[in-house]
Amino acid sequence: MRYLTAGESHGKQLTTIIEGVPSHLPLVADQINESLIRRQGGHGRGRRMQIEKDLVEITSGVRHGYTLGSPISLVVHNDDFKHWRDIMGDAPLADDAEVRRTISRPRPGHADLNGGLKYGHRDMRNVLERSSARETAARVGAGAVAKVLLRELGIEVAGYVREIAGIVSEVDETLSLKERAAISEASPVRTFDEQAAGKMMEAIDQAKKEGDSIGGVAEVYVEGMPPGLGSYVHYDRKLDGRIAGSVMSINAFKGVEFGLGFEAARRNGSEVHDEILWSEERGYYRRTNRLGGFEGGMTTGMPIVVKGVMKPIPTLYKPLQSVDIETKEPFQASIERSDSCAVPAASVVMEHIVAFEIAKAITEEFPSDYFPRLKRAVDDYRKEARSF
Ligand code: EPS
Repeated sequence: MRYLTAGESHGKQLTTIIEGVPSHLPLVADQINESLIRRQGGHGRGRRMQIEKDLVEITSGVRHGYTLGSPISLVVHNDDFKHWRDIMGDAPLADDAEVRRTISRPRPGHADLNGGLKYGHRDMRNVLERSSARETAARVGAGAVAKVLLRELGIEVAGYVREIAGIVSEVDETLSLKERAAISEASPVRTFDEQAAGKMMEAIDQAKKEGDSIGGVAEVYVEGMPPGLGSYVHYDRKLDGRIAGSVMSINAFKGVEFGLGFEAARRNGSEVHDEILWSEERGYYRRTNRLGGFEGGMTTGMPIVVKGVMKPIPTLYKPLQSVDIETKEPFQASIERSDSCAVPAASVVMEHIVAFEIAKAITEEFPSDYFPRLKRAVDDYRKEARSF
């Protein structure tokens, strides 16, 4: 499975094309819409999310509620385009027309300056429009399809918030995925600890008042994984490596941890590795899950636990110093509409990004263009793994 996205933040639409989804998988638009709506929420989102009501149109690859095996294309229309038609239209401008909303003062921390230089865009709006996190709506669309496939195989994925602006929300490690999903879904900052949630919201409101932004840590939890997905034989087949790469590709993400993550550097081996046990009912399992579901680049069958660090969004109402690329004079960076905190939304994005990588690994391990055949292969493999 692979996918491409296209679309500018204030352009006409976002487009996703997903290739390699097997046929006969039940799929309806509302399953994707549910994910898109979740991505729009969270305390700290800006005004754009009030303008948009992200809804998908499935334009190929699905007929009568089932996938056909052909490429699936998804379209999400940008409602805001009606205000940007003249600025973002594709037709050449009339000779006497002025280009509006140009950007010549790059925002520190954003793609503006490097992207402008690389692509020769002296109007850095051309960079902003594509580098905007609006694109994550298109990626969530692909992940939503992946989640449907995984659910049919008994694999569930949930994303939630662990930390915002240094305020940590503790999670009871014995909580099941269902419980994690239900509690975080009911929280305006998608987290568990209500006291921490209150403090997070205060910090977000304060940042907003000050024209600033704040970041945090999202976590994704995956239950129902068969063991042995990924591989130890070659670096680019290690599934934890692939997941880490895709998490790092989310806008504003700066780091990834599995299980104990960086804490493993501070402990002895006996306090890091997970002892192996076996029972008739569960087959092989680990006494603990400190490695977050991976050994040797392969799944252990224990839940995958992966964290991603999001920096504060670099689009600030209280802009930092920058340089005007026309005059080379120091100026404050351009002010654009923004979110004061998008970590809750980013936890939904990360959930879908991880889901896609896992679905991709499954369809590589059990290749079939016909979903019922793929499911049979996964079921057989699970049986084999239990009695190995
Ligand atoms: C976003 C849409 C964007 C921003 C935000 C995320 O829309 P607009 O620029 O029209 O407000 O709200 O992205 C950023 C702030 C950024 O710096 O990338 C969305 O759909 O999630």
